[in-house]
Amino acid sequence: MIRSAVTISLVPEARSGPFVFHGDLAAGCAAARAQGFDAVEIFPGHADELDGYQLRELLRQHGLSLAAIGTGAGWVRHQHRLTDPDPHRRMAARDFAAAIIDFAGGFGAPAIIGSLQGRWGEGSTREQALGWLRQELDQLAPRAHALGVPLLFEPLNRYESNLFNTVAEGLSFLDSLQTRNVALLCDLFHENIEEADVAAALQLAGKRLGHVHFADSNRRAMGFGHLDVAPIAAALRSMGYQGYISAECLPFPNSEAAAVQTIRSFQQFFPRTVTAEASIAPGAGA
Ligand code: LER
Ligand code: MN
Repeated sequence: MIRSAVTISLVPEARSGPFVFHGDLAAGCAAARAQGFDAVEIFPGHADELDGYQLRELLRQHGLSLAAIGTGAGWVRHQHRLTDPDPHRRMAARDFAAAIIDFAGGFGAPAIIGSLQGRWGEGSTREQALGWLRQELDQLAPRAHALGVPLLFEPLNRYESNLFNTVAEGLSFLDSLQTRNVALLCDLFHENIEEADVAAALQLAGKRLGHVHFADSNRRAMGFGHLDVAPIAAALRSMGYQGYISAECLPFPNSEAAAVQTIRSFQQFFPRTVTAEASIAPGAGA
């Protein structure tokens, strides 16, 4: 079953970033449940800033799952990147990601490597940067595997990274890793910029697609821009995608309206047939 998720950022420096809810985990979880999302995706400042007991209680109370945790604050807050030419700084980036992998893994959820990948050209060649990224992912992904979860890798658009920008390039990079435990995260905002055909790109990812970031062409909630969602949704359904569709979009005109619009689009494009399981009250038996 395709499941819905919504982002909650806990990072003040990312206040203008593409996250639906900002600043308050408890309020974000309550709002996520009120709008009917299945899960939340969290963007924390650091793994140490997350309270596992509090999160478990919030998820239980609201009948939510944890879809994923982002590592982008490593870049936003500390300028950590897995492609830093300085080995000590690469290690700091890896430690930052490792702590999030461990925390998320305890909830059966994957960590996301997006902005933490960095770029080449600031003291490195492209080959060097890709070599370092390969080394780091080959260390991080087995750690996730030990916890029974994949590691998610997200190609970014050309304004955010010059390592690679398309699904095809992302897949051939994943093929060059020793680990097979890295799945691709396709962010529809980045793909709308980079792909000739977003639906075809998703189909190319096929079984290696692990997570989707759901945003319209202008990075507002799906339906507030001009992305043609129907062929994208048809592609995801026809390839048997079973992961999350997670709203990583701007809180425009405000968080609640973005959440409402997202869930409306989600229900329109990924309608669910009512089953006995779905009709059980939220949280029952959890
Ligand atoms: C950044 O643009 C993004 O899409 C995030 O998911 C990566 O950390
Ligand atoms: Mn994204």
